Amino acid sequence: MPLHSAGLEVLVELSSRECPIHTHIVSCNHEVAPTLSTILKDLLSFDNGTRIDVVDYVQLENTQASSHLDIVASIMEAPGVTNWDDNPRPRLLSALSIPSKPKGLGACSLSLPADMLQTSVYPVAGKGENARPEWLSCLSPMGAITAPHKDYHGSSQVMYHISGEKLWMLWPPTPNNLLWYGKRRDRTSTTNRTVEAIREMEGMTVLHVKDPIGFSLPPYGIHAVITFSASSHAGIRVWGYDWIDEAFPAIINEIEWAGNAASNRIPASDGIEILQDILAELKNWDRLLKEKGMHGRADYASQLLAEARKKAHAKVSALTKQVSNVRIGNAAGEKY
Ligand SMILES: O=C(O)CCC(=O)C(=O)O
Ligand SMILES: [Fe+2]
Repeated sequence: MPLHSAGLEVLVELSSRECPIHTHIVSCNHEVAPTLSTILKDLLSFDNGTRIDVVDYVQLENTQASSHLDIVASIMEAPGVTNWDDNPRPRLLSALSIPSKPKGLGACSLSLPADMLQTSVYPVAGKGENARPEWLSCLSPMGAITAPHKDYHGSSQVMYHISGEKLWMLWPPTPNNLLWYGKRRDRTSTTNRTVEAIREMEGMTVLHVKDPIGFSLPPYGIHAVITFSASSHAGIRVWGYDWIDEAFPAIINEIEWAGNAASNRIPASDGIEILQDILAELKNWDRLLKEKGMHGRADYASQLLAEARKKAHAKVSALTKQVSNVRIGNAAGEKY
């Protein structure tokens, strides 16, 4: 199995070095302990028309085509597959962002620690009395290997491991690590990127999870994951004052990266799209200032937010001009 050898390479690489344990452990409370069946309930309560991000680790592509039952079947079948080159190719499907439903994970009342709640905001599902943290969960089959990546544009995340056995590898968003990531991002690679990340990035920590545990990832925290047995976990985005020193330099870094599309070998239109996503996510910091504005760092956060917004808008205008110049150039070319 190709994934087997890729996983083995990662484990051999890890075994050759010191791997400090990830220390950002977060105590999440719940009224009812979430289980694998809680997450299956969430997955199966959606009709097939609902878009849930699904990745096939054999074909290494995002696939929206599979039904929710295909995911369950793949999770059940994965341990028994002997030939991953068979025709048709077996699939190894993970569901990456399953929204919690009131009768599924919502009923567990999984919450963030009180001190974090005082200084941060997070997405909320439902209204009034039914309002609850909007956790998204993830179901992965045995053998899934998620390459190093970052999620979103500047929120930190709290993860809560629910079931199964996994190894998380985590890298802090240092300038060197962001540079490494920016160079490799969005490019398909035939090399083992997790091994490269272990060798080339700085400050890696690891977390081997088997029992339920909560932990946090900083904004732009880069992470890779190996799943040893069918697993489930939930995650939630968090915007808080404790994270602004890490979040804003990395947001500016990504704005520069997307804004300098040509030198980073991405199409200008993709650069604009990424900048628009960043601008949309910046609104969550407005929410923080509005809902928790009495904090001692509110003015500072507001200043960082204004600077990031200004820079993103300037880059969008510059890239938009580039795109329209190319269009005018092409039109002229067609004419003559
Ligand atoms: O569990 C995995 O394979 C990937 C999980 C992940 O990257 C996430 O939840 O953000
Ligand atoms: Fe992720």
